[in-house]
Amino acid sequence: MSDKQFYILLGLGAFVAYSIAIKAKAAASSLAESVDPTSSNNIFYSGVNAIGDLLDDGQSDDSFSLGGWLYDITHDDIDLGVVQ
Ligand SMILES: [Ca+2]
Repeated sequence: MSDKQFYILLGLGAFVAYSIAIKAKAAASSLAESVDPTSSNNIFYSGVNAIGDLLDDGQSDDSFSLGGWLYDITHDDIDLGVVQ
């Protein structure tokens, strides 16, 4: 192998390693977001939304969100039998 070939391979290897590092970082960031309880993209939140969406009217039409539901139950004047 000539010096030139060696440096080409070295550069190629560095580029591949760099690409893998970028992809790994993006995947880790996406995974972190999917389990972040404060993110609306987390697995739990989107899972609850998908289930609530189907349960509220039987259709998958994004009609339900956990945030909206929490707002409703905490802001509606629902009579819970509690004297206020
Ligand atoms: Ca729905």
